[in-house]
Amino acid sequence: MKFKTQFQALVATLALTGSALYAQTVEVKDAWVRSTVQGQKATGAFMKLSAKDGAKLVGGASPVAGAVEVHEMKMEGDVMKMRAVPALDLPAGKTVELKSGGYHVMLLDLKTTLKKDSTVPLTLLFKDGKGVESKVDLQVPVSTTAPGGHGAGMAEHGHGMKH
Ligand SMILES: [Cu+2]
Repeated sequence: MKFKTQFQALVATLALTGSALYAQTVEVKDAWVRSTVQGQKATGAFMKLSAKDGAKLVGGASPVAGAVEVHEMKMEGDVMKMRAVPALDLPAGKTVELKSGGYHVMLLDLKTTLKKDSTVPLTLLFKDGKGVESKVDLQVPVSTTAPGGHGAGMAEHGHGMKH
């Protein structure tokens, strides 16, 4: 499995430098998995996908999860609901963002707690326009919030303080 090791090392390097990964025809960017607390059985993985010639995300696999599904989150009335979808369409040349409150990759039946700052191996399965399957192997960082987002808002701290 020498090739695989080298490939994963390459993915890790690319992830660190924030560069894009080109594998087959689907590019995966800014992937992250939401950390879990002990006993939590499911979590979401988020990323940006773009397929030069169009493709579909049809599923995935991870050694830390019993099942990996493509999910959609939607408001039904005033209730946020999520459900598994058989495929997520990636139109040619468009970036599709999997994010909180929208599409995501769901990791179910978690076998371990996913700690912040660790990484999770995740394989994504795609189908191109002709139905040909391809896989992308990732090492996805675990985080509490989207990396690079306007997250913490630390600068706002103290505004409410009264002396
Ligand atoms: Cu879900």
